[in-house]
Amino acid sequence: MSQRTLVLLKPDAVRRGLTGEIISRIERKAGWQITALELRNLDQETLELHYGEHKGKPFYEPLVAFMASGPVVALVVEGERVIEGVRALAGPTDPIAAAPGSIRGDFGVIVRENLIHASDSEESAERELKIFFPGLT
Ligand code: IDP
Ligand code: MG
Repeated sequence: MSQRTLVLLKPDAVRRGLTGEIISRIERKAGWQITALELRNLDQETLELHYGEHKGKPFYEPLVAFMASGPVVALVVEGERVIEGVRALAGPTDPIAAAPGSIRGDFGVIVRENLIHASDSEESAERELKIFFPGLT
């Protein structure tokens, strides 16, 4: 089943020069296509929409500040089971718990700065793609 997902390479990934490494892991998956890609700074409104489900949690304010601390790379990736697939490449939220071989497991240490966001379901993907790439059909 072909799907579309939103991926954000977070400001830590950009600052550390890891965007090429992470994008190449996505590109190596057979048949997946990057159909949009942009380096951009995220404003408060975008971040509040994107992370609305976490509003009120203790990590919310520092998360939003971190996500606004430098540019991110926003991508649209399309392909077979890409929503589940990019989440698998990323690994679980806590990079110390994430297996070596996953993006978070290979490069992350602290939970907030875990390098990558990827939509977690078809509903999230649809919602998030509208926020970041409203011109997409
Ligand atoms: P996910 O990115 O793996 O889907 P979510 O639970 O949706 O994880 O959390 C969104 C983001 O918020 C995480 O990727 C991470 O950057 C940050 N975050 C989540 N839980 C914590 C926490 O307990 N402490 C600090 N940051 C957190
Ligand atoms: Mg999430």
